[in-house]
Amino acid sequence: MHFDAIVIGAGFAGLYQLHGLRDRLGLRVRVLEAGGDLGGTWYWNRYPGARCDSESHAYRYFFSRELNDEWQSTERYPGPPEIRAYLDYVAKKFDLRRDMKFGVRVTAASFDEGTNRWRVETESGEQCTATYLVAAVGCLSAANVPDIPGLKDFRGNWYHTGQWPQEGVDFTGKRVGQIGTGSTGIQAAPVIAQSAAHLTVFQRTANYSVPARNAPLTPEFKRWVRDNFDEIRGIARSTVNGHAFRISERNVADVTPEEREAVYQAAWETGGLQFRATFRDLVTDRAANATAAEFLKARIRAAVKDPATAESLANIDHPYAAKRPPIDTDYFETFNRANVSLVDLRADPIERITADGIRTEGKSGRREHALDIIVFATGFDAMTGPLLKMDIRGRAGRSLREDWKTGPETYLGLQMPGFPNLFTITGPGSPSVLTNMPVAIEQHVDWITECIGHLRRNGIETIEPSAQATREWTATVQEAAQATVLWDAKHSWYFGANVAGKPQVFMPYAGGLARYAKLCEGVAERGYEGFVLGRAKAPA
Ligand code: NA7
Repeated sequence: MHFDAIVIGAGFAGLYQLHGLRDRLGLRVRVLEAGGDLGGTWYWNRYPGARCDSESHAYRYFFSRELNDEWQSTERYPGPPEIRAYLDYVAKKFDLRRDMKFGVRVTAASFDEGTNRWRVETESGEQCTATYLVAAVGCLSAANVPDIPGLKDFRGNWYHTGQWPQEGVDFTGKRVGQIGTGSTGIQAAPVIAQSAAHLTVFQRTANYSVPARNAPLTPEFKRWVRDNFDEIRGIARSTVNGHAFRISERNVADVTPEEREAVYQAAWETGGLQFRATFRDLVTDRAANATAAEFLKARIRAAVKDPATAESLANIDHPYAAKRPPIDTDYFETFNRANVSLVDLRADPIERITADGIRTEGKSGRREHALDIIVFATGFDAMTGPLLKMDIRGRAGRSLREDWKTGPETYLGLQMPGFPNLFTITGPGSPSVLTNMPVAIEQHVDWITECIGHLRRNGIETIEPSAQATREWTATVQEAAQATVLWDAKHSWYFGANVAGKPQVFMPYAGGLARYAKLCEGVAERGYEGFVLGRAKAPA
């Protein structure tokens, strides 16, 4: 079957892209989704404590005022069921489901230069073709289960948080080991600890966290969200990170140490990612950052009663927000429970997984941690993983896996040379994971929709970036990261460091969403500068 466009993925990106291409441009579109329903990230991430760390009044689409007026979130941070319900509402409102197919995993896509069409293959052997192929596959959808020796010997059950069983997991009376203390592990541990007989948290890198301070939304706040659509949208679209809060104009050095502490304390009380917005230079100036880092480490020491555990938790080796900064509900306090213990893997690394649990060997000697369940909160093969899981072939059989062997190279995170009419939504090289995702997604989808509209209005058959524009943008992405403290955390997944064998290249664009959006706009206004536009061949 042939479509004008195939969109891979039915999360925030896929839904809105379908709406854009079908309802604005009138194209025949098919969305293919591996999951059993829509939701993307939120279809798979159902682990205990899962919650979005963007606030619900900004973690939504802004393309429709009516949609904003109709939808009311219930809590400050939406959980997966509420986000899925929201996306379901969107799908119904815009009649999207009729063009979506679930349970279909795309395994390969190749570009046919004779017809200028993409041939898409699925796991079940189905094939279809499309003029435009849009990868709306998400940035954090390829689960990373580390290759720890012995996992196959483990007699208990194990789960990755990003592939959580739909029916849930009962921890009652179980001895649980959780590997990983990123955003996910920090959300999961307090909830697992409530029902498990014992929870052992295996920490490789200690992490900062700010209280989320989740709460039900008041009727007044819900009204405010409905009545201030323009302002909320305006802020989200004009900041570096797509959140609906402004970043302070002040640098740390502009205030006295007492004022600074008061600012941090107030942000701590407010809770959430707004802490990062307390001073303009927190992510660009190491000395400024160190003041926030010290404040947060002191909060850990104050929260955790056992001094050795507190020290391991506060022994953080990177600047604040250089790795993705988690927000939590009672994470550090959880270590005061009698049924929770911490293993510091820097001191006592995992030697292997055994039939009965996890064996560590280090400063504390050899220790067997008996477990019934292992939870891998070990993150994702981020950004490139979901794309490279598919065998994508461009002109002359050119392989994306080969092209990205030394790291992803894109133009604006939107396209790759040699892969005409293939678009990536929030791909590597775009602000993506450094932002509140729906805002970045909308910007990309709008740009792609406009671009395809332009191609069709002007009889242009193909678009792909030039090699030079791609090289230059790839260098720009590295330079943007170098200007921030994010460059210091070489062991972060922003660099791909969490996946064995992955090239160590900074993947998202750290120059800010607002600046990036302007760049994309300018490129389009100048006739798609940096792209090669292929006109239809005249008939022979
Ligand atoms: P993250 O942020 O990648 O966190 C994964 C955690 O798992 C992190 O603490 C890792 O330690 C740890 N990890 C990974 N592999 C291992 C091995 N082999 N041994 C021990 N520990 C390991 O993933 P999340 O799911 O928490 O969050 C992903 C994003 O989702 C998040 O940033 C938000 O955007 C939402 P490390 O730090 O690598 O030493």
